Amino acid sequence: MAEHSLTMRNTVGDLLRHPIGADLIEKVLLQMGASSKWVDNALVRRMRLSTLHRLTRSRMDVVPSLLDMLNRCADISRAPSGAPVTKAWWKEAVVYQVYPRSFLDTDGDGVGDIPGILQKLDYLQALGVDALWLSPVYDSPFDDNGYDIRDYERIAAQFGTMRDMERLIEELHGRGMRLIMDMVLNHTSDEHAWFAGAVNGIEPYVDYYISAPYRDDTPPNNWTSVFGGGAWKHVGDRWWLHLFSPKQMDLNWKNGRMRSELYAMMNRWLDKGVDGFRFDVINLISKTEGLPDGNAAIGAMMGYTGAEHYFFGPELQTRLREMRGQTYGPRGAMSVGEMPGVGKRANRLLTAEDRGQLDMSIRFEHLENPGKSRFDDYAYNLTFLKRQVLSEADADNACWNAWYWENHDNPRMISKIEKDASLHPPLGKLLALWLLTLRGTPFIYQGQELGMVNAGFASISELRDIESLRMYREFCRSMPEREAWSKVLAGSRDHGRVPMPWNGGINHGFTAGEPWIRMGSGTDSAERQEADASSLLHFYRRAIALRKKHAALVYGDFRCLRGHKDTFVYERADERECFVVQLNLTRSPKPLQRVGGELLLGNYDGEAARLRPYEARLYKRI
Ligand code: TEU
Repeated sequence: MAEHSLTMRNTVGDLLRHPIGADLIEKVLLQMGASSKWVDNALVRRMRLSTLHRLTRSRMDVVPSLLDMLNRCADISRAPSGAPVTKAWWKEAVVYQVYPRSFLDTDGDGVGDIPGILQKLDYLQALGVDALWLSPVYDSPFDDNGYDIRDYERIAAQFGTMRDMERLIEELHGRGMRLIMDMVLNHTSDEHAWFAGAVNGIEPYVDYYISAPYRDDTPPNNWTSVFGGGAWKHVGDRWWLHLFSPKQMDLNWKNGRMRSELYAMMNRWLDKGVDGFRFDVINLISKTEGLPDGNAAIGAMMGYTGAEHYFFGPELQTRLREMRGQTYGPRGAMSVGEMPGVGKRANRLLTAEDRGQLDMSIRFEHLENPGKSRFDDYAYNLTFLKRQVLSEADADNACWNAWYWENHDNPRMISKIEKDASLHPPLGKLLALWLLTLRGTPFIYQGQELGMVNAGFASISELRDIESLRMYREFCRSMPEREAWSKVLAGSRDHGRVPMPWNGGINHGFTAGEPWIRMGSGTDSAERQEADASSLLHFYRRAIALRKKHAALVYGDFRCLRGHKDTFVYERADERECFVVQLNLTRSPKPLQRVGGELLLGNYDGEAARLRPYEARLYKRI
């Protein structure tokens, strides 16, 4: 857009007026652990970009790449909405993510399955969740646990049959619950029939993927894979792009025929009755024309090179609109897009109601403390999470957040925050109460309601995740093995992927066979917690029930009240009711606010003069 075109003659202030520019600056400052006040300074704002370039070039040569990136962004003007919040089932829902592989195995092959999910629907209904998001169950060679789809319209044999899937939809609907399918549309498995066609030069499939002719061993550009190593694979007479594993080939979203095939496939799933989609890395589908090299400094900061050419690509918004219009939009199904790298302002462009793209997004900024990455072994400080929640709180009414603390790509939150196991029970409850009293749809990851902690893996041979294994190899090239192991152990996605502990039996009731990955440690089973009214499981049920009962906890305004910096005190209120949440974000006692009202839920017995370690309270104002 011409009015946003930036040159070296523009100023830092102009950069900050560009939504994506402002997001990126915020991200860089966070990454450097620097205060955002830095850019509030009038002198800095007036500085020409050419001067900024001169000052930073030797250490971090990013300004020209940044300008190019921003000038490629289209459709970035957005008038503030201010419209009242519209109601929707997915705003009122509590979503529960099932990782089918690790949920419940009914046939003894050591891998969870759809009949296992069917067996636990009573459990899920009693918990009070409204919708299940199922990680991929499609036919797959399982290079990346199903995020490498071989056939979008077959169920993997290890998970069951299409009939099981149809039964799951029926049973859920019979209980007034809904099903959200995981759609991986940025890439397919290299074993997908389309890719077989493509490498054999069969039309129309060659153009279904992103490729370039093979001339010599120099790949078409310097992009690297998110999972480590190069992002190009040589097969036949061409190079093929894979932003993730070498078995996950990036689809070419510029090809209209390919897109129509994807949309038709999604419509067949909607015909089966699915109620929504979670779109895997959906913001990566559009890449810069010509696939230019990535900036080395940005690559070093991100851990992989090329991201500025695809995290908010030129055709992203057009494609999202088209997909919505041709698939789930007219049917009223919901959409939540997983969007790594997307910041607050870009998110508004992608999820505002009047822009006709996505309903909600799964973002990443709150997952790690400033300057830290998932592979750093550190204690996560919850005051940062408060900051993130506050920074989202002014999102306008036409954008609806999705909130989550855990998923299948992350270590367990309790372990990230606190090493002392005696503090885990109150901490698990604090995280529950916090998640379930925010404005935005809460996503609970399986096992979170049981307070599952990191798995305590003893060596690399116990890990299964392709990312962990590849990153370990990569780290070992530049550091001693011990150090590489401690990084992988800190960040491994396998912590979240060990099986559910159902009871005190063999393999905690997960499987009668050999589990595909070892069981977790420190396990407090669902059966035991069921029998204990003070357990985390019961606490989740109570918190969910309260959210359902009181519309103010869903749609009500959010207002932060003054309090100690290590506490978080906020109000949720509509015209009928007002609630106050009070959280101690640390392991040491903190001042209690006198808020008045009735205590509806708390994670300690009785009252005390101060907030105890990780104490959490929900009051209803009278
Ligand atoms: O994840 C995308 C993603 O960017 C990350 O969450 C990823 O797990 C990792 O942190 C990158 O360092 C999605 C899926 O959730 C993940 O399981 C898949 O492996 C990935 O896409 C590829 O499909």
